Amino acid sequence: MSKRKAPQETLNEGITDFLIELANYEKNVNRAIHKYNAYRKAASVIAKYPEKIKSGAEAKKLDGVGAKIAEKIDEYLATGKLRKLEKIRSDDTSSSISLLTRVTGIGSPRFLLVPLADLRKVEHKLNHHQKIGLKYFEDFEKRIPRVEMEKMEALIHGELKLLDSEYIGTICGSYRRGAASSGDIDILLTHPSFTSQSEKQPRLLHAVVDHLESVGFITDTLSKGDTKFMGVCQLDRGEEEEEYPHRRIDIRLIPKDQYYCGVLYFTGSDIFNKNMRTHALEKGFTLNEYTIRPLGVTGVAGEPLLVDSEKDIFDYIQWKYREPKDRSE
Ligand code: DCT
Ligand code: MG
Repeated sequence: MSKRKAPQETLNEGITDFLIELANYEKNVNRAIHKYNAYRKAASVIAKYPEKIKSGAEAKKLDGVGAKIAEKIDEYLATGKLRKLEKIRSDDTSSSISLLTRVTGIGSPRFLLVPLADLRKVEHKLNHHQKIGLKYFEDFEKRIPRVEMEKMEALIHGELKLLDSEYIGTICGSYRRGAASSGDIDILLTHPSFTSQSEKQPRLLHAVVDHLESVGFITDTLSKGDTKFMGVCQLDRGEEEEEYPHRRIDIRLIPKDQYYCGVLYFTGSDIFNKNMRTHALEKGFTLNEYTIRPLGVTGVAGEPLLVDSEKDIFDYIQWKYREPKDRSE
């Protein structure tokens, strides 16, 4: 194999930077995913190019760089900037939206960098996730007190039992670790009839979601796939004086044989998970949210090990079992 000169990262950094900024703008503000992909592709091919680009024409010879991007490269090389980007950066609407999308992920904005009122003005430009995030913005900011988590847990377990007594559901996250309050509800769901060897069974998830909707607990859907539901729920206030806030809820359907690796992972904390994975590696295992697998001498992972409880996972890596409440790190 011949040695090729490795492209220097900084060679065309000015160009790749502006292409990525344009890509993010197209994705977050205009939701133009094709344009996003086109800019990303051009940025990637230019990043690998081993010479300093001197003109748009030179760049245009690369696969993925078209006439319009070549023109922008010429403008950038001649003036050191791009009018299109300057305009985008000075436009309040687009910067609010890109800030919102950057900081919220999906509708649970923890760190809002622009005033809410500004975002409400551009609501029509937001996607469904963002609209829900905005609608319940104040609610999603509030932590969920443990007593409320307990009520939701009782309700969920009760409804699961009504649907099919074989369902197994666990509320993971900080609640399972015993936290006094939680940021959201993370439910892991499984059923003995669903394993990683069996067919997909989206009905197992959808039946639960539909049912929790029909009893008025789930109020909104952010996304609903075959194995993962993301949405919003609210407890009925019953005799209480005030309404409960709306809460973020995720429900994941997991094959039974992967359930305890999932429960372990989604119980966290994230720091504990990192430490446990490191320890697993030291003992020659690779651990993730689905499986634990032994690592061969060459570092290749073998077949998933049988797991029927969280304790099994601790045992494999010769670690003393830790109760969820002792898993903050
Ligand atoms: N997790 C992880 N690594 C991450 C994010 C999450 O291992 N980067 C795992 C551990 C916790 C679990 O997923 C649920 O995530 P969160 O709901 O974000 O955390 P939490 O501990 O439940 O905290 P909160 O009370 O804020 O919901
Ligand atoms: Mg959580």
